[in-house]
Amino acid sequence: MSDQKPVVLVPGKIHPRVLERFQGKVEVVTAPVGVKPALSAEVAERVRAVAVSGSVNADWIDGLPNLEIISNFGVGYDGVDAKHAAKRGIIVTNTPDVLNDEVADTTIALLINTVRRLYQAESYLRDGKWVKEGPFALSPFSLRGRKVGLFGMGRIGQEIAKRLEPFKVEIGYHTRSKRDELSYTYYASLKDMASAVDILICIVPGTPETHKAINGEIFSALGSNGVFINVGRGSSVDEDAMIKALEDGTLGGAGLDVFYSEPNVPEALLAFDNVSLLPHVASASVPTRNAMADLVADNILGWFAERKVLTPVPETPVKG
Ligand code: NAP
Ligand code: 8YV
Repeated sequence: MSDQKPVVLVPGKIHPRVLERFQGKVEVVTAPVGVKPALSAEVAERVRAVAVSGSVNADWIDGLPNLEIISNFGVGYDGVDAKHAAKRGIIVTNTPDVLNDEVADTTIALLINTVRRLYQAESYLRDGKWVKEGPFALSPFSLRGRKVGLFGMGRIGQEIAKRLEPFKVEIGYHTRSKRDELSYTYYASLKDMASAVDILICIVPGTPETHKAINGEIFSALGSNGVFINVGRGSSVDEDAMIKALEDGTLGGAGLDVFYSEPNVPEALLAFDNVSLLPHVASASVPTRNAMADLVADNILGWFAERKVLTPVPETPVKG
């Protein structure tokens, strides 16, 4: 008798807890990451779900004729062609909300680390320089008297804003739609916000509209006392323009968790001591990643058990 368990394809690597949750419930097939699924026609036909932390483009989707659901590990699903999936009637799910607090906490830490140069201060101590050379240099910047603008005020943006309130900074935001329930200053244009604030935090999704939206013009508007923090997507930033602005002093500093071509970080960024760099770790704690992994598994298992998914993305045709 043939195995009746639904087949789930996992391209590349995924959090091990996703695979643990699948044990005994579905059959897992793995495939190397590539432009198209490297599977036999017989296996491709049996695949009904994809669990992914990475990319699923239109060629992948079209290579799987009986695909029903793509469950993305991460709230940002810019790696998945959700519009193409929707055309084929395929559900796409992501992992919203369970990571809001972790990402917002990390954003505040990255902001303070960048402004007060805490990483450099700790390295100074560890290198024995406190003893040999005396106190560490005063940080040129401070959060005191600062105005902060958030590019993005969704689930995570709102948690960042709430955490900023006790720091006694002025808070504004730019999004396409004003949120009347929020008391923060709304800016209809990103450039106007960048001119009005001196700290810019990016927490928008990576989309064609946000692609390189933060460019030389925005860095000039932010100014030489300006600090740029990115926890959204690297694709929202013109990295060459950012490096130029840091080199010529147009921009005061930057704290970056995400990059245009991860895991590759431009060599030039490593040289700045007014830049703080993290390897995309905003959600990277064991409890938060476990919660994300559970959601990835629950979306697929719920679909097969009850034709219900927990967190479909907006492009997905309503199902279940
Ligand atoms: P969300 O709830 O969907 O919020 C997205 C926000 O961005 C909304 O306020 C939306 O407002 C705004 N936005 C979208 N497109 C825009 C545009 N073209 N111009 C201006 N504003 C725009 O998403 P979320 O859960 O907060 O997550 C946001 C993103 O953070 C994710 O998509 C992901 O890329 C990133 N992220 C990164 C990490 C990390 O590890 N560094 C972790 C989690 C998330 P309007 O629709 O009104 O414009
Ligand atoms: C994850 C993220 O690290 O949720 C997101 O959008 O960027 C992060 O939480 C990433 O998706 C997993 O690789």
